[in-house]
Amino acid sequence: MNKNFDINKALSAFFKDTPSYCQPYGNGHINDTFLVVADKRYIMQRMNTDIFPCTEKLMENILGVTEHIRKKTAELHGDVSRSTLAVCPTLSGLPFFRDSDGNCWRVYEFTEGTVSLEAVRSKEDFYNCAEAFGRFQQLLSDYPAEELYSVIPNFHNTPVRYNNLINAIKKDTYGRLAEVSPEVDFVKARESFCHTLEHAFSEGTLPLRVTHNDTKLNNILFDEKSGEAICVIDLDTVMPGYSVNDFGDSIRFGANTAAEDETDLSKVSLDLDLFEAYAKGFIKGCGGKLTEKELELLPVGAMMMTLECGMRFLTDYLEGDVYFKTHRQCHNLDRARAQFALVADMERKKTQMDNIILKLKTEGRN
Ligand code: ADP
Ligand code: GN1
Ligand code: MG
Repeated sequence: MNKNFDINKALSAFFKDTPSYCQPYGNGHINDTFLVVADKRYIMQRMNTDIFPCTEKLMENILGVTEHIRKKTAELHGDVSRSTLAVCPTLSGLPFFRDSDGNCWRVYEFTEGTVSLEAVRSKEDFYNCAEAFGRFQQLLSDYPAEELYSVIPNFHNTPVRYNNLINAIKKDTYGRLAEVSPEVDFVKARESFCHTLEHAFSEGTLPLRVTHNDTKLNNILFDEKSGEAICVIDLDTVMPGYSVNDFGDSIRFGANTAAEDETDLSKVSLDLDLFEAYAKGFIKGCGGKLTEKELELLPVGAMMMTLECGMRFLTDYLEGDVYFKTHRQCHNLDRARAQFALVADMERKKTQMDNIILKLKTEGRN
């Protein structure tokens, strides 16, 4: 992304009077996020146009989805004001601002009285987060999927991600391959597993739904008093996808006993209690809409998203750290190693994950 930007130019496109405060905010890996204080608080983002080149289409998706969620929430008598992101237009009424250097900016209302979390504080938090992501999927179950522009084609197509890694390995542009051969072997030994969900889809047993596709814990806002998960944010990747991947990406990030970039791999493992809490909340949030096959594949979704994310981090490491923001040397490699350690632990605990899902299914029937 263009390194040069003039934030004052962007501010003056959205605010008549110069805001009193504007500083970097949050821990996202993709966009540049700022907290702005003007008449009230706002979130301003410099969107990552390398990753999302079709800014108009991206913002159309977000406007469509947020409008739909607000409407459905009102029908269900929920709190519409904090139910979803609220896009603030530019002074000339546009959903985003493109500056003369090609940077694209958008502003959201700051969702007051909320916090986002970088790690799970309690089982209840994680249960609430699951219910919110499940509910999100349910609210969008009647959204016209054909109206959604595919902002990143094949975003969670794991075989495609596998091939991208193989191409990066072949090129080895930065001469980093020699130090990652155990990781490359780890992925290659799981090539056939990568096809599991695509195979189920092509057989017609796994439905395509409107999904969030980036269900990390810090993409949920919790009410700071009640702890309730009230707003699903980071809607850039809302596209047709598999429910089990939305489930899986949350498990990858939130049910890991260590951070996503932990370097002491002995700390990395799957917390089965958190897995169970999330599964319970997600199934409830989806409102009984998940099919038998989807329920059965939830543990596979967890393994798939963790393996895929590890492959994406490793690919980015080999390609010179051009996609994910990094904050130290070898950051993407550390992240990839932590993901693979988590996959290995999930494989050891696969039967236990399956049994938890079976138990929840039986409880749900009684
Ligand atoms: P990225 O795509 O880079 O992850 P996000 O849209 O997730 O960017 O925003 C980064 C962080 O900013 C979030 O994790 C959250 O802490 C905060 N944030 C984003 N939108 C809002 C909002 N409307 N209200 C309050 N905090 C927000
Ligand atoms: C990115 O934007 P953020 O930080 O919520 C990425 C996800 C990865 C995640 C890994 C658009 O999510 O796909 O799972 O990093 N988002 C995009 O932490 O690529
Ligand atoms: Mg985010």
